[in-house]
Amino acid sequence: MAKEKKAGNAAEKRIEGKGSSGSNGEVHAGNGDELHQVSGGSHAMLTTNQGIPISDNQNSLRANTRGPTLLEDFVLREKITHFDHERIPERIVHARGTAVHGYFELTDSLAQYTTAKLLTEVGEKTPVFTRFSTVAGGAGSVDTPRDVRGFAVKFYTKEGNWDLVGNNIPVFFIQDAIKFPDLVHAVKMEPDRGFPQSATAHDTFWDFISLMPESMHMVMWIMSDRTIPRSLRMIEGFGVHSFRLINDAGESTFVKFHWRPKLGLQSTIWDEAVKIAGADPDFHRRDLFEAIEKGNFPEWEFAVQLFTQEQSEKFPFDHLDATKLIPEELVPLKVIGRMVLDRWPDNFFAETEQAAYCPANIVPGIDFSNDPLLQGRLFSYLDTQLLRLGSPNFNQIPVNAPKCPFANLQRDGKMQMMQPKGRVNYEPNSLSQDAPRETPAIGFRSAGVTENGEKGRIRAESFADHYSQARQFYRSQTSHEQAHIASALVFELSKVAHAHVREAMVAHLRHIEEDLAQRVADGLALDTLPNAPAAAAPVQDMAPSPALQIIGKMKNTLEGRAIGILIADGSDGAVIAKLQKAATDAGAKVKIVAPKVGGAKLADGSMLEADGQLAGTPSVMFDAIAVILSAEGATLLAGESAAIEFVQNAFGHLKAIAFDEGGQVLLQKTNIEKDRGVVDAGDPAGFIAAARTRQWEREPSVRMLA
Ligand code: HDE
Repeated sequence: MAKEKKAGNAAEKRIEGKGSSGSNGEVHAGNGDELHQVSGGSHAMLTTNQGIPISDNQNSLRANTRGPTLLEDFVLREKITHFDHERIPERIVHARGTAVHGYFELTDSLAQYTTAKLLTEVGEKTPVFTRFSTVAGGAGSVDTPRDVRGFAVKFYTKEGNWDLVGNNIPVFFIQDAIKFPDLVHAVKMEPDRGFPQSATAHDTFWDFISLMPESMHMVMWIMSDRTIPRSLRMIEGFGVHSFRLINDAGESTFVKFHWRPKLGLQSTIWDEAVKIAGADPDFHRRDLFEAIEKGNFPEWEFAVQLFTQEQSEKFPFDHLDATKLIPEELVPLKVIGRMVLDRWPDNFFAETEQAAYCPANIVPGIDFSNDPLLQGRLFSYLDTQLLRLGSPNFNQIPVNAPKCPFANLQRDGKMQMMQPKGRVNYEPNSLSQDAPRETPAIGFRSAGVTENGEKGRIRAESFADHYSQARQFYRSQTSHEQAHIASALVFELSKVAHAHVREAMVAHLRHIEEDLAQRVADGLALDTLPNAPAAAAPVQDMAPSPALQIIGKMKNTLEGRAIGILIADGSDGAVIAKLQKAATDAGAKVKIVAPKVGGAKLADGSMLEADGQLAGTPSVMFDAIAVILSAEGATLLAGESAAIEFVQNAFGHLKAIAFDEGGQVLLQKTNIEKDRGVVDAGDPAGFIAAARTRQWEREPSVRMLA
């Protein structure tokens, strides 16, 4: 009977075109032999969640060949029910992210300042799980919107988990946690229309910001190219708030935490970021994945700024205010270790999606400061995890569980995975010799800080200066970066329909830098500059801090960068090989782009396989390009807009371009004006030198910046 049914399935199979190997690796008789299932091997037996072997994973149980499906089909019902429950709520912010395992290695001990073992045991490698994210977009949004990047590190230390949940920007929008829901509501999709996704360029965001002078410093950062990074491997990370370190004498020192990428900083051009979003929505995720697959493990230095209460009292700002940073010139960075990310998770959902970061996860020897934003975060994250992961036992999920022993008397709850033994689930008790007890000598202790004053909903006077560091940031930038900030403001405010909001923003800019306000006003076609609002505190002129630039921190290297070589039938293999070698020797990843993915037939008759097909591999994927074509190849591609854009965009995005004689024909077709960054392919060294940087001086010739 069963055999007959299978035979029937085989006949219908041809129409439905589905099948799979059986549990023993053999293909089911009825599944058709056009399928390429792996046979042989030692496949595990496919079973239900109750362990019942499944005989057929292609067909549900029917009353007859073409009859209704039977409710008794527990295999179908279990599978579909589980599927229906596959999603958990996405993170309300930082929903889109990607994470990698790795380790933190201490190179310099902070024993003078802290008892935390991970900061005192030099050479010790502490496992970490690091998640990078965007803030505003949903989990399915793209990787390259203009947005802050989350930089969250879970250290699985010997003394418990420490989560340093930071961003790639050292300051934040608001001074008090109570404003966070308003900020996030304003930036997310507008509630009536459900758009825009993952963008600050809309009315509600700028309306809110224009009424929040404390956001102006952060606004300078988000309008800078920091929010359009080239790669997650090329971003800095910051703990943002001040924390405390506590030593064995119980003395506490303030600390700010910094991550500095080994590859240096690099960002994209705004137009490039927009185009990448279409060409590869997973651009950053893929870049990280490919680097790790190839063994090019991303690495960051870990640095601290240490300062005392007395020092902090002399700062011209309040370090407890998260809209302020401590310039490196005021308190230098001390590098104490490095983080290497070297292992991609096995399963995105189990690890990355279920990872539960929480700034309140802290180890003995580290403590919180009174930053009111941090204080609010200490509550929020645990609450969020309970909603997302659905049970107070989320700490038992492997990615969240400490790697050191842990024990307490918390019990039960949904999804309890542990099976504690014995009668004792309370403390103190006299019935058990081995129930966990507190350890006053090494257990977590808070800094012994005296607090006094009057209770109230009060903002400290020392939080009143909203413009000085915004001015310092703007003045610290190179002229290219200043132009990008002004242009980003023009772009964003041009998407704001309410003229009074645009004007209110320009009015704030007058406190930051009159010239910036004028540039933005011009870009918005505002006839007169609106009056600046009253400032709550006088604006100070702080010394410029070059450490705040990106261009100043870009490394003159091709390490971690990619070069695309456009070829077609008839291209010169020798020229390609020379460029390939020079680029690879310089540390770049080289990809061949051709009209067909199978490759192109070179002048010598050999085939060169392509890494990408032209239409799907635009030049925004690369840091520099080469165009190596035969005369016929060039003529052919001169009629292909993807080829024209390949060159035009590379030029517009300030990239180096190498060309040979055929390539030159295509270049002519694009009407680009050759400059120092457009190099003869016969000079690979010249090309590599140009490819190491962007051609900043070209920019005024390709776009009207504000
Ligand atoms: Fe978060 N933030 N945040 N945040 N945040 C979350 O926790 C929150 C803030 C940051 O990769 C949520 O698990 C409040 C500053 C990162 O999983 C939530 C306030 C900084 C991540 C939450 C802030 C951050 C989050 C949402 C104001 C930089 C992603 C999902 C008081 C220092 C972590 C979740 C990951 C995630 C609350 C402000 C960084 C809702 C209330 C400042 C990197 O709990």
